[in-house]
Amino acid sequence: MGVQEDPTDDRLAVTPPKTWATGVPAVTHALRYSLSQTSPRRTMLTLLTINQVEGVDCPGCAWPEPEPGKRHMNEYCENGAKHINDEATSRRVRPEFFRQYTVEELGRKSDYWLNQQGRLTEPMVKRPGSDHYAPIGWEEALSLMARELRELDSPDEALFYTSGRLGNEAAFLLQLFARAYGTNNLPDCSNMCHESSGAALNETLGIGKGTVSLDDLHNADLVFVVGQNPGTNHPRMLSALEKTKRNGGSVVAVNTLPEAGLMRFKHPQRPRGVLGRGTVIADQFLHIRAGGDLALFQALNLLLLQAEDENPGTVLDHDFIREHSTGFEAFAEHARKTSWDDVLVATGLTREEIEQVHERVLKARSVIVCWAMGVTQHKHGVATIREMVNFLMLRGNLARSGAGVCPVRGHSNVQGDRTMGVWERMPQSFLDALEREFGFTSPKKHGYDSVDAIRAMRDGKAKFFLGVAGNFVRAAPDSEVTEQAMRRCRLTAHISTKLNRSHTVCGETALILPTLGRSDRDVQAGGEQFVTVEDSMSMVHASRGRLAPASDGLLSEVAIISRLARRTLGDSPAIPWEEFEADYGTVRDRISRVVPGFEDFNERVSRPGGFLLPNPVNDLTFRTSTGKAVFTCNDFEMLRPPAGHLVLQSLRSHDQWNTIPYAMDDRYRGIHNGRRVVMVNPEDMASLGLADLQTVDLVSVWHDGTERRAEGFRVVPYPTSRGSAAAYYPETNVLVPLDSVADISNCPTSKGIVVRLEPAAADRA
Ligand SMILES: Nc1nc2c(c(=O)[nH]1)N[C@H]1C(S)=C(S)[C@@H](COP(=O)(O)OP(=O)(O)OC[C@H]3O[C@@H](n4cnc5c(=O)[nH]c(N)nc54)[C@H](O)[C@@H]3O)O[C@H]1N2
Ligand SMILES: Nc1nc2c(c(=O)[nH]1)N[C@H]1C(S)=C(S)[C@@H](COP(=O)(O)OP(=O)(O)OC[C@H]3O[C@@H](n4cnc5c(=O)[nH]c(N)nc54)[C@H](O)[C@@H]3O)O[C@H]1N2
Ligand code: SF4
Ligand SMILES: [Mo]
Repeated sequence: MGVQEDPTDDRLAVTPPKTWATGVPAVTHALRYSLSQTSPRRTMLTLLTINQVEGVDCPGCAWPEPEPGKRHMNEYCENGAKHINDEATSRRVRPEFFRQYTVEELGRKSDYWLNQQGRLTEPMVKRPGSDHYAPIGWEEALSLMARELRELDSPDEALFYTSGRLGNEAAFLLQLFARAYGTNNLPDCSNMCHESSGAALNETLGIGKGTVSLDDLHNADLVFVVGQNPGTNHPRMLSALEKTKRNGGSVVAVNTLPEAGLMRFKHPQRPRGVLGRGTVIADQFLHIRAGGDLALFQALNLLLLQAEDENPGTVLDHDFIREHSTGFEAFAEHARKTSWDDVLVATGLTREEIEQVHERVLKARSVIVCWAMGVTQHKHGVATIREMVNFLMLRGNLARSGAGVCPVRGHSNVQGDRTMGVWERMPQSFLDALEREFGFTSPKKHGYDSVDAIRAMRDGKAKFFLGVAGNFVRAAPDSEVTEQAMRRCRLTAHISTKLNRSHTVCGETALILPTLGRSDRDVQAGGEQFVTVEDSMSMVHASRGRLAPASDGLLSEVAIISRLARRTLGDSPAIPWEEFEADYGTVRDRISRVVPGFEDFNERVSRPGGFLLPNPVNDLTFRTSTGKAVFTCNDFEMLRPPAGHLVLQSLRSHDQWNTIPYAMDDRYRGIHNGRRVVMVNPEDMASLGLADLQTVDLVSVWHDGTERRAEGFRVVPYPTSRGSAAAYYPETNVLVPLDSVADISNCPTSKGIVVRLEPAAADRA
């Protein structure tokens, strides 16, 4: 792709991975990054209000806050501090900047460099034939987009991508606009993230969300953390797990890597945490092979059925199974066929290890399973989650204290955006409510998800792309195909806070629409506004920015969407866009009438800490076709790379937010000054004839015989499980074939890329 690498890459240094997370170094690192971005005053202002009752919701992950009154003065983690100060940066990208660089030149800059230029300040346009972005007024920019939208042959030629940074109000308006315009094409980052969780949970439990609260986690007897790296990606989850441990619970971690945060945690806000040895997090660590989790849970389920055979009536929760579930008999028959030979090959674990976990399960009165991308981004991710649900249901680990499912969400409001209707396949009941409230006929045909959106652009079926709050080009798989697809559009536009690579991959006409961030004060005609978000445990609460906006030229996301909608659809009393823009409370009034669980939204969200959305599963209500929870039969599957190949996972370093690296380091994993590295088990290195720090190309192979190449990665010996390797996202997205997706959910298989490591050309010579 010819992206320029960061100069630090050739100073790569590797030290042993850390065996514990957070503590004093973390705080120092956060402050260092924050102060490199902005003034001490702005840093303190953001840090004092982050995650506080009257403050701003951390724009990082979706981990929930404790109840008001139980919050620490510093209710944030190292990475939260970095995320918010990356946004609060004092650096600015002004029109001069775009005069200085052509779009092509910007396209060769790294993700890191682009982000470091600072906050966007004014709307910019790249017109057909030009190779520069130039300033454009808001009116003209939005009219230009509206004209393009009106001229499309069909509304389905337009795509509206969002990422979970967007607040509820803007998300609701975006989906309203898309549907009033005539399309369900609402691809989002969730399609590449927890889509497998939604698919599995909707099918088995009737709702695609987690069922547990923070208190459940604190009080669980046993918590599984599967395919998740909380030390980096959900750091405050470690405080919760520390509580679980102090309350006598235990933790089983399942991962292809011995992640620092899973091993030991030192609480940064407690003297004991700073000085002591910290808390051991995982009582048992399962160093599983890539994609082995389905087999693991199948084995655990077999052991539970056999234990029940040996001591009838003592192991399974027969009441739950009889009263509240369907499909048990078929499931049990299928599960009894599980082969230990298969399980041991797929997991790389010993039978003793799995039996030890089984013993823990038998002793635990309440069990929670948490998971993230190490599960969802695999070909059989949906089957794995269904099997985890089987596992919990066998012992009735649902709808009681300390038990349940816990998909740990990524973006701070990714769950809320879905609740607001940002989904290409919202249920009919939602569309009906929307139609009733606003008096238009919503399209019924499902829209494109993220992968199908790329196919549609590639095939000339979609011509207009609006991206809100994300970096689609870098987040999506098969980077070269995605870039070519975007370039075929008539118009690409992005509502963004900061510069990223998506702005450099342009349709015939391209627009950058700069917007307020979470931390910015938002004043509209109706006075100062706040927005609302929903966390991973379904708490809905307000978020208020306090900083002076990055520039006078910014509009809020709500304002941009409302104005675009008005220009495209015209004024209509049924959808008062102007009123929505002036006062977000009026949007919340509409939400309260359309979205179940949001009755009296404005009143309830004004309470400190907000309110909890009901999860019917916790009342033993299952909105499945039978009204019961569903046991499923999942065929055994494992990843089978050909000889000489490894399964590569593309993951996050400690110093990045999704597609944006903040630094070239990955502190806990001991990797410094370089991101083009591939972590390989030393025994695999020996059998593949690879030397420490040797430079290789990563070549992914796909069924249709095509190959994809990412050049110049240094081999780092690392305790990955045998047969699996790891490298960073988004540098490796070029390797994920567009068609390599999870069954049912269509989620790209970012954790299951079959690769061979080829000595780089210079080394071969
Ligand atoms: N600092 C920071 N925080 C973030 C983000 C960020 O980029 N930076 N991103 C946010 C977002 S959007 C998301 S979705 C979450 C992601 O949170 P995570 O899911 O924790 O993110 P990844 O880095 O993708 O890590 C996946 C984990 O799964 C493990 N894994 C990989 N394959 C397998 C497997 O086959 N089996 C098992 N058992 N484990 C496996 C990896 O070793 C790794 O520990 O984080 C959110 N929080
Ligand atoms: N290979 C591989 N690919 C993956 C993954 C993986 O693990 N491996 N993970 C997937 C996952 S889990 C996810 S969630 C996606 C993430 O994909 P995205 O959510 O699309 O990507 P981000 O990097 O979070 O987007 C960063 C950009 O968001 C904009 N932004 C930040 N804050 C705001 C705001 O408040 N408002 C607006 N309007 N814009 C803002 C900034 O301009 C910034 O450049 O990537 C997916 N892709
Ligand atoms: S755990 Fe997540 S939400 Fe909480 S402060 Fe850290 S990044 Fe922000
Ligand atoms: Mo995500």
